[in-house]
Amino acid sequence: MITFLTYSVIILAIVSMVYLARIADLTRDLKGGNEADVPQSENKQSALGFIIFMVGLFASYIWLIQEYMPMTLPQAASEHGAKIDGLMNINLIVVNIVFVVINILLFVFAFKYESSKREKADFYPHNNTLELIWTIIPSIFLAVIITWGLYVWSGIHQIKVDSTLWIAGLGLLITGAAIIGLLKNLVAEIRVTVGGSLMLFGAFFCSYFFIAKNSINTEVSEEPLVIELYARQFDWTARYAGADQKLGAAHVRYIDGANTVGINTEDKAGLDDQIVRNEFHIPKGKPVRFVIRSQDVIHSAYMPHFRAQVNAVPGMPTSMSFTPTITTQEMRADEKTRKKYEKINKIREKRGEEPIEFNYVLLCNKICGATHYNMKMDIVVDTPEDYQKWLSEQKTLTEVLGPSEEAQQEENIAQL
Ligand SMILES: [Cu+2]
Repeated sequence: MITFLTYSVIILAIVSMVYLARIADLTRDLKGGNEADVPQSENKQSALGFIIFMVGLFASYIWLIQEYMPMTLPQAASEHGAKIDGLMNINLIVVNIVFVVINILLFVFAFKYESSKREKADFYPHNNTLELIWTIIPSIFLAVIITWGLYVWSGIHQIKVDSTLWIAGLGLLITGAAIIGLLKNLVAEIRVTVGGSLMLFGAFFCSYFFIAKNSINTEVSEEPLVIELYARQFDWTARYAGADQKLGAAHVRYIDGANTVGINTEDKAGLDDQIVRNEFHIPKGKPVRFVIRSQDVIHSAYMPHFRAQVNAVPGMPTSMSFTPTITTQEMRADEKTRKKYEKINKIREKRGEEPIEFNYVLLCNKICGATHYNMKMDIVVDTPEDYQKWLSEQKTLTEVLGPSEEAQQEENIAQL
């Protein structure tokens, strides 16, 4: 009720201010005044209004930061996550500095240079130095951010770099230079625009090639653990590769009863696969490679705490890898997480709901249908010992389905 009243008061205040301004305009019209003849006192009020607005804007900006920053994700729980956070932080710092400086200049200038009858505005249409400065500085910032982003991205995805990129880049650089330097009979503007653009693209391809090639960690210390995440409307299923560390072949047409992810039972590699629902475990400090499939529509495997996300596309397995660095227990003990959950549980208590604990989650981040919001699976990061213990308790496909008819017959013959 109080919230409703507060909003009503704010809306009424805005409406009355609009009407007051309208009345002032009408009064001026009735007196036969010119619309451009604004009294000095009104100019002073408007100028002061800008400063009041600026103070209000920054006050709400600071309030929003301190109110909602504690709600953001805790520290990254994967090796590459720290790099993504570093990139995100530098972007936020630059954006915030620009936001503060630009807004201070905007409002302070509007206040300082209020309209006055004594002064006449200067007509100042062009300044090359100024244009160069406001083009070059943002370009340098953008180039640094994009290059850094490419470096992090190619390091995470372990992409194979095609050397044709390097050749294409060199080709574009040479063609651009030739257009600028040799084709003197072309109009100067065309030479600079076309040649300059080609050189820019060439420089981009070449630097991308170098960045991608040098950021890849070619020394893979150990074979990653392979886990399949199977998406369908509206839940997730995880599949572990079993003792042979090889996921058996699977297709939607093999889905039958307990074989919920469609493993081909003819493929021996699939018989020891373990199908897990509700929650899945991963070991701390071991690289994990996820193979992601979808049964129906496009979903998106999103694990925010590990700063990882990739689409789940029907008919086209996708993959991503990361190394978890913090166990579930360690994250629950983290100061920021503890405070956040204390806050959540206070709200739940008021509503008469049971308290909850922190859990890593796998979510669907693609609006895939009516109960998309419910498409969630908990992730538990264990110590390697606890993980092995948990894994040994999971049933293999053969244990779930029972022995095949063939195997049953073989056993019967053996018994005879
Ligand atoms: Cu989905």
